[in-house]
Amino acid sequence: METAHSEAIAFFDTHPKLNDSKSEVLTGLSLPQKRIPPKSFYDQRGSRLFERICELDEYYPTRTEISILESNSAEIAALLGDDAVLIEYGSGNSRKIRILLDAVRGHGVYIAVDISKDHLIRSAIELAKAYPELDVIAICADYSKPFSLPPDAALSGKPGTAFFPGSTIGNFDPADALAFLTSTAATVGPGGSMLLGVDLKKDIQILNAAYNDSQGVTAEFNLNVLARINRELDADFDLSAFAHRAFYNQRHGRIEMHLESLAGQSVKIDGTAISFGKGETIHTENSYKYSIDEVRTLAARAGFHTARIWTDPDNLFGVFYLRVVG
Ligand code: AVI
Repeated sequence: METAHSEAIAFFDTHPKLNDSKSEVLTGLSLPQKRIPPKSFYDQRGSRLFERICELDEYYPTRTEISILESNSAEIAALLGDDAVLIEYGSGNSRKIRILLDAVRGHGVYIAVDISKDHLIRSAIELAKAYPELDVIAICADYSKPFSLPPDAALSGKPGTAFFPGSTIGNFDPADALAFLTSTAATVGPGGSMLLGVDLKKDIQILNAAYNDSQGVTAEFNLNVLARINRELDADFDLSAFAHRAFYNQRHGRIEMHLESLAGQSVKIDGTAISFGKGETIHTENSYKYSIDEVRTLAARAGFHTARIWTDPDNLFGVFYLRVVG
């Protein structure tokens, strides 16, 4: 564990092991159903495209979750209590955590956990400046794998509340979602809790439109992964020879995103040839949608009791307040 302190924040680096992305991509592309892991989306351009997705008319999750948090901030603050210890997984856009911090009047402790070190430190420092009464701790770690809080950041007997908004839980396969929630229950400990944002099951047309927006931003976001592989892994994907496909898979309860090869073709990645048949796809992302009962069941299996659920009037999105059982 490496520790560093700026004036404004405490910083801990667990040095998350970045997988060998070249071998990961090559392995994924040699499977019968070719795949590229969704974490590959988020280079600088991909992160900017994702921010644009969040502003699209068709992409309802971001604005719906924000409106749920805003409308219920007083009740949420009362549940968090005075001097709350908030642990945010993935310190994306700070808009949502600011709603909670405003509601608790900027007091307490905020622990941000993210794999992307520079972005993490930058946003933690910004928050520390905006909320001078808040203790801000940044931890560089891969939260999709179990990790323990560094001793200095340990919750010192205070129950913590994990904050995992954005329905990022939907990008985990069910077994990984269960493992993540189980390890979060262990991190926040007895008396601890979690605020979890989840995209709910709904009319298929609304879902399909959210991932096939009319401006083509989601298509750009999906195709950008090939541009990234070209640049970082010395590959020669022709982006115009692949098309964005996204559809709701009812059996699995998930949106699937794919890149479809528009012709028979061969692509080289660092000298290794990968061939594609016309119509063959690379599976790039799953985005699972849950019913309220499915979230309750998943949470219970992970050791949480669902204490409160807030939704929007159309039941598009749910924010779940989960308490560690026992
Ligand atoms: C980050 N994640 C919750 C988004 C989702 O909706 O699954 C990623 C995304 N993919 C396409 N549009 C948005």
